Amino acid sequence: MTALARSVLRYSARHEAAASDSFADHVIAGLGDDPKWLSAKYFYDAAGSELFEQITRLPEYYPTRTELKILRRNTRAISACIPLAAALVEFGTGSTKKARILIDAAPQIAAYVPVDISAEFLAQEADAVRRDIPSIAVLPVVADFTRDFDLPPHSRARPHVGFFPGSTIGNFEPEDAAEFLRQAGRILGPGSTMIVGVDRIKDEGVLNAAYDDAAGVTAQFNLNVLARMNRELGGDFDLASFRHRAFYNAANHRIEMHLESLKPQTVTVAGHRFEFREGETIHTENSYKYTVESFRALARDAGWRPVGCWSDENDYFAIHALKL
Ligand code: AVI
Repeated sequence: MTALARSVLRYSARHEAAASDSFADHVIAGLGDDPKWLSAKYFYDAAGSELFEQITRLPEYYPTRTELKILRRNTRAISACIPLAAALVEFGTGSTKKARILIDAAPQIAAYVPVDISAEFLAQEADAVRRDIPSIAVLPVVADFTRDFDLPPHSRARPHVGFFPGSTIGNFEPEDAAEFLRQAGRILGPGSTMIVGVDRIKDEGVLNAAYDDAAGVTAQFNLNVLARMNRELGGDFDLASFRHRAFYNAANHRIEMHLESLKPQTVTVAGHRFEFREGETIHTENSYKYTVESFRALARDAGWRPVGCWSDENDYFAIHALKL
């Protein structure tokens, strides 16, 4: 399972307000709207999480491998932003792979605080880190990282370093991304540091290929939300009557993913009937891209001071360091 599978990502404040936390209510609100929408958080059931893992290994999907490369190549400089005896607080811990690179590179990290909504997953990951790195205190927190939560008492006296890799911040609407950073600042406290992975604006061909791969894995990932509604909400979506669409919307600096109806049709799900016109879409995800400067401006607006930025030779991805 990925971090997103267990975290509650808001699609936008408007959509959050329109739908409650139940999948059925969400589907009724989203498919009843014009244009139709669904929150990206519903991609991540067991099948969707497995498909996302496959996406991260696709030749076209550069973000995961590029971020790992940037982390590995810049361990010394990134480590220099981390104060002595710090607690590393990871927001929405999926794989601990990236945090382990930081912990290995920065022996001054004294505690690791992974934050995740799934207690069982978190306990397993925390045990594995304790076993592999016995020198640090591992203090897991079961919480939805998009909402307010308390840090564990044992980490409170330490300087805090927030860690939010993967460009998950790109799946927030920009105003929600700023609100997330503001809230992270309140949780981590004055003088804290934040290390954030952010996908950069680049050639549209590269972006479009990353979200519409030749093997069709991203298409399966997108269409899986229809299969999920069939499984969990008694839906009768015919997956062959919809197609995956992903494109870069340059005006809004984001990849949009949609599911397009290939014909006029009526679908029943969650006890409601929804009409689709031919060509009508369900908007399923936004993945915002930032320039180094546009992300810095967003961070500043949220009260953070940019203090470092590392990228790759293609300028595809950036790791930002921010101070409060
Ligand atoms: C999880 N998140 C950062 C991914 C992204 O790139 O926006 C989700 C994704 N959607 C399609 N491919 C990957």
